[in-house]
Amino acid sequence: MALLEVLHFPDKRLRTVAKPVTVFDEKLSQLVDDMLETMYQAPGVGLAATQVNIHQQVIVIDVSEDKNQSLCLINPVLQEQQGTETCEEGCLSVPGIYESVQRAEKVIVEANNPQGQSFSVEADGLLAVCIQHEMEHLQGKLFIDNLSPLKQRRIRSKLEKRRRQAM
Ligand code: K1U
Ligand code: ZN
Repeated sequence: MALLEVLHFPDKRLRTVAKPVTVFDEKLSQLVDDMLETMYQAPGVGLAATQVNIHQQVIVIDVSEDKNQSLCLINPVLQEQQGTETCEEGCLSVPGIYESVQRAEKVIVEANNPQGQSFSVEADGLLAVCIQHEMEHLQGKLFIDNLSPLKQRRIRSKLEKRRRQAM
């Protein structure tokens, strides 16, 4: 297993649209293991392959308290969504920024597991929020893109100021 480097906003590679996985092999299983290790170490509750500069449709998630219920979604497709809710989100690619985003309250997503078998997941609460957040990463989108232009400008200058102070 290996820790992977997580790209940080405003890195343009985060804007890449991921391609579907077509080969379900040992290399893919290794990527999933490395992504899980990276997510747990961060720590985070989710990670999309885009964030580690791999532009394939791969997501790992674990919203359990004991960090023992990992979920891997490959080629996820949103089948149904219901209701709306607003939840505070963070992102390992936008460190230290937490903002409220409106999302669907419940989602049904179909995906493949690392062996290529198809399955369906019905989610609400943090799992539903996390699935939607990670699926946006695969489209080259960040949660801050959902905020007002004013909030986005404030976040950008906050991060720039932080970067200058770190130099
Ligand atoms: O995609 C990512 O960058 C991971 C992100 C997922 C996420 C969190 C909250 C709402 C929506 C999506 C994170 O995991 S940020 C870190 C975080 O929120 C967290 C870290 C440790 C324990 C619990 C939460
Ligand atoms: Zn994120």
